[in-house]
Formats: sequence, C-alpha cells, structure tokens
Amino acid sequence: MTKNLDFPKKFVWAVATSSYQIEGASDADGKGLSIWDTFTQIPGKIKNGDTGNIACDHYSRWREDIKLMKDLGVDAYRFSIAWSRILPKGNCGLINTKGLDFYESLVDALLEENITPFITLYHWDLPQALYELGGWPERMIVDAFAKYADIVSSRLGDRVKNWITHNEPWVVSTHGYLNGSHAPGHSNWKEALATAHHLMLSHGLAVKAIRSNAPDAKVGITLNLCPAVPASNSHEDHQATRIFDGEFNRWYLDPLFKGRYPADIINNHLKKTRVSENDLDFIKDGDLAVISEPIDFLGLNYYSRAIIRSDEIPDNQNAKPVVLCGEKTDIGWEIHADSLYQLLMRLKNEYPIKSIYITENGAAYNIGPDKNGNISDTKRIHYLKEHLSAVHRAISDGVSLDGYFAWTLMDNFEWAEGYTQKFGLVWMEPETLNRIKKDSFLWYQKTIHDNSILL
Ligand code: IFM
Repeated sequence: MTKNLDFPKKFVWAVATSSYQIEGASDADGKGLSIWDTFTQIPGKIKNGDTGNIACDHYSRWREDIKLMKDLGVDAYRFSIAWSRILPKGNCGLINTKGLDFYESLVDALLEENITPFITLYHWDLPQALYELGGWPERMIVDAFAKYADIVSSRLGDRVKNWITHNEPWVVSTHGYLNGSHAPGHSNWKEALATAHHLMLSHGLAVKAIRSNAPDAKVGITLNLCPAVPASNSHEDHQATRIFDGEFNRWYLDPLFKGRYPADIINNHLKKTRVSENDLDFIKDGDLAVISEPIDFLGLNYYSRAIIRSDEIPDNQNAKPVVLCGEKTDIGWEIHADSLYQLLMRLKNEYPIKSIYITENGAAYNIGPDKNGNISDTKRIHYLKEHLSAVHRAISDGVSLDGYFAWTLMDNFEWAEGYTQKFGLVWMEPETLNRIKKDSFLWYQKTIHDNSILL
C-alpha cells in the first residue's frame, strides 16, 4: 500500500554545494591559493591525483547551474564562499573586488529566480597565506575570520538573509589536524583541539559581525553529527561510545548551546590520554561566552551512524557484538535513517535549539549513464526517501526542522576521494563537464513540487 508524507507548507527544499568542490578557476580573477590548492599538489594525497583546479567549472557555468536548480524547483541554495577569492592573502592586503563581484552576481541571479541563498563562509578552503601564519591552531585566525565575515556580510548582507559561519568543524579539526587526510595534512592532538576551539570562537565573533551588517539575518553553524551505538553490551563498548560521542558531537554542541566543554571528556579522557593540562591553554577566560552567542538555527549534516567497539581490551575478551553494520553506500558508509530520527529527537530534548536545517544529507552511488544516456540511481532515491521519512517523523514529533538541503546538486570533487565518489543529483560528464540529470533529480523535483514523498 502506498502512502504520502506531506511536509509543512513553509518547508524549505534545497540543495547544497561548496566552493572548492565545484568552482574550479583556481587562479582566476585574482584569487589567492587556498590550502586545498596546495594539498592537492602533494603526490599520493588525493585519489588518482585529482584536484579542484577545474572541478565542475561552476565559476564559468554558474548560470547554467542556476537554471538546473530552477528546473529542480528548489526554494534555497546553500553554497560557500572561497575566502581566498575575497582576500587572496588572507587578512593582510587588498580585498579582491572581482571575488566579491562573482558572489554578488550569483546571489542576484538566485534572487531573481526566487531561490534563497544560504551562504557558508568557511567550507575548508583556508587561504594559504593564513596557513603560513600558523592557520587554525593559532589564535590570530579568529580575528582574521571575523574580519572576512565582516567584509562579505557588509557587501551581501542587504540581500543574503541566511548565513552559516562554518561547515563541519569536526572534519576540519580531525581530518585536517589529527589524521592528516585533509588539508593541511597535520597529525597533532594539541593542534587539532586548538583548531576546533578557534573555529568555534571565530564562529561566535562572525555571528556578531554578520548581525551588525545584516540585523535581520538568520545566522547559524553547520555541524556534522554522528550518533553512536555500542557494538555490544560490554562496559568497555559503552565507555568507548560515550567518549566517541563526547569528542564527535558534544565537543561542539555543548559549547554552542550550554557554554561549556563536556567535563567528562576534558577531565577523564583528554587530560588522561591525549594532552597535558598546559596543552589546553588556548581556552581563555570569556571564550565560551563568545562561542555560545545565541544563534538562529543549527545546520545539521547527517550521513551515517557509528557502531563503536572498544580497543581498550583485546577483541576476544570483549562481549560478542550484537549491533551489526547494515547495507552501505558506495563510499562505505552505513545507511541508517532511523539514527537521523533519533539524533533529531536528542537535539530537541537536550539542547535549546530554535530551528534546525538539514544542511546536508545524501549518498555516494557511482552509477553512470546507461547506453541510452539514462542514469538510474534508484539506490540514491531509496536513501533520500528513507531519510526524508525520518525527517518527516521528527517534525511530527515536535522537532523544529525548517528545511532540507540535499547533498549535492552535481557530482564534484569529493576531497581525498577525488572524483571517484559521486553524491550528485546531476551527473558531470568527465571530459565535457556537461550536466546530465539523474533519475534522483527527477524524483527530488517531483517531491519538491508535491511537497510530499510517496512511500
Ligand atoms: O562532500 C562532503 C562535504 O564537503 C561536507 N560534508 C560531507 C560531504 C560528503 O563527504
């Protein structure tokens, strides 16, 4: 039996992208280098030696991309600004007006089509010049980011009413400064923790800067949150799950919404196992008050859950796992829509959050065109359907969830995976960069049109 799930009238249907993943034009019109421009040049860092030098060439083809979005029927579009297009040398040196002009044209054209722009200020492409001054582990970066936020919002704040300071600070800290799989490729606990702190502190200052230029704007931050479950009922697996949750989720949620770091993680874990007392001296008096500046919405990126197995004891001494990993997408992430529902309910019950947007959700399926040129990505449709059902259920159970941004409009540069992992609703023809709509595009188009999913 089929059934319709209708969404609230004002529900925002949208798609998201990010600058380095789609723009290309890595040195056009006065743009400075970013850490991703340099990291992708290091042999062995990115699959197939791929780079974002050309990416989807959105910098030239943005009009075509807006047409695609118009055709899709979205209410909103989330994109990020490349900091080094605006300030090629970070915060010292001239503002590159051509960079600002580019984003202004994009914003004006979106508004003309009735597509609401959501700007993300930082989606990982730090100006190389700021990295050379010490980057995120150094406190100077906090003022540099606030200044950049001020420059962009003073130019666009009269038209852009939705702002996201950072995208996924956990990824910047963990992949950039702890396991080194992302730019700038460091592996150092103290740097990773300082990076996370400075990202959050700079977020608080940027909120104020944006509001002073656009008092009627809604400002938020996007976190990637990952619900965790113990693999077994053992004490060790439960402990490991609490720590995982503390480092991954509470480390960002608690400062933002409770004005403090999670004490169990600071005292019983980090100081005992990772760093010394002095290593946390980057946290200064008053910082948490800045970080917890009230925000208008939380952006939530959700892809999967984590099943946690302790490594404190040998596996054969631990209890038998009872939670097993289910089906995965092509990138190897488990599909678990119910965890999205549980996460949304947890956010509602544990944190004073005014409004939530799902700012990213989607799946990597790498299927390409068949001999007739059709792209039957039915597995992505299934993934989106299941996750939107979870969203619908959460809304029915009282979560203030105002919109959903599918990740992503078109196949693009997937960081260390290069172009091997395809999350797009639109296929990017490798040689020509022609855009071809996948079946999931047509499905999302109908969903948006009906404001409803058919199960
Ligand atoms: O492509 C990324 C995006 O840049 C940030 N969130 C996760 C996506 C899929 O890995």
